[in-house]
Amino acid sequence: QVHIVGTAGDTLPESTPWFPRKMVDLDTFADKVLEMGEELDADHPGAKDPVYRARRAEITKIAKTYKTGMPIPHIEYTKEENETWGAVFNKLTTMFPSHACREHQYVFPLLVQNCHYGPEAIPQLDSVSRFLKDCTGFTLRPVMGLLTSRDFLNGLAFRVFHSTQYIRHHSRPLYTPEPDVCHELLGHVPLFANPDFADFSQEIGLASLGASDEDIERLATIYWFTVEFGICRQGDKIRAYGAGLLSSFGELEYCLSGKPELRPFEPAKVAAQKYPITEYQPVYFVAESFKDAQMRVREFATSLDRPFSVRYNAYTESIEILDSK
Ligand code: HBI
Ligand code: FE
Repeated sequence: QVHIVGTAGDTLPESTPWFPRKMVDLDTFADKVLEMGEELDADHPGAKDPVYRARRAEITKIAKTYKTGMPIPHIEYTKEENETWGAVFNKLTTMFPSHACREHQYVFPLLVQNCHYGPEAIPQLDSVSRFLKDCTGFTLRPVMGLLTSRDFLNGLAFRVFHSTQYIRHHSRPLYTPEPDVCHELLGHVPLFANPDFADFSQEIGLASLGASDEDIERLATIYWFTVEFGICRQGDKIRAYGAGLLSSFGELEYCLSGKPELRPFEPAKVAAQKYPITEYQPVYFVAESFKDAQMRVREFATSLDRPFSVRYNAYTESIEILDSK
């Protein structure tokens, strides 16, 4: 028997971690970024460049003050920033025809047509967000840097993807130790325009709402091996769909080279897999399709330790609690 708990949330066990119930609740995430967000790590290529740091602060101010429903403010990118983007764009687009999954390849020309994707200038998040909304209902929210896994995954439950708006340091165009606008726009965005991938991503997000810290860790690991470093079978070929791969020239080549170990995508096993964050992955998991992966994650989510389930009401942009007994 299933009944929907009212908005007060008072029947949730007291130990349930806070989670966003309405889209506007995402406004509370803006300030909570991890180390590399506001203050750059010492080994970051831009750490000792005061001009770069000032520029980052200028751009992240938008994310700090952004509120649900606002258009995302445009940024007048500098010539240097656009050139960095152009270097990344030109390098990666040579690889996409042979290495990117068919969903990525299908959407890319639409982004060129609709959102001014090209080597000349960094596309504006607002235009991209409106395009995604038309495709799958996903929207972008500007973010200052890395969010906690919990906050970041919770956003996906609302079909919201938190996106950085700044670009990597110009001294190393093909390297970044953190997400930047190249990673978001070339890696993530094309996939969020695909309905099955959108459903898959939201499924991880829904499972994360009110989850225990241990379960958040498991879901973050699943996110890592799919949305960031996932590969999939397409006919008799293996192709990349993870944004961490699609935005890294070196690893995109490596992951399909036959060198790393490939295993089937089984969420319970994936969730327990350790992974390095600064080197190429020693193991990748192969999804049969986004639909199949979504069903497996849904099944996995029922094994998590949470005494209620949730669903997203797209009309009210809010989470309904299903108290199933
Ligand atoms: N925060 N802004 C931002 N972007 C990400 O891609 C991101 C994040 N926080 C955590 C995270 N990714 C993942 O590595 C998982 O922990 C969910
Ligand atoms: Fe990412």
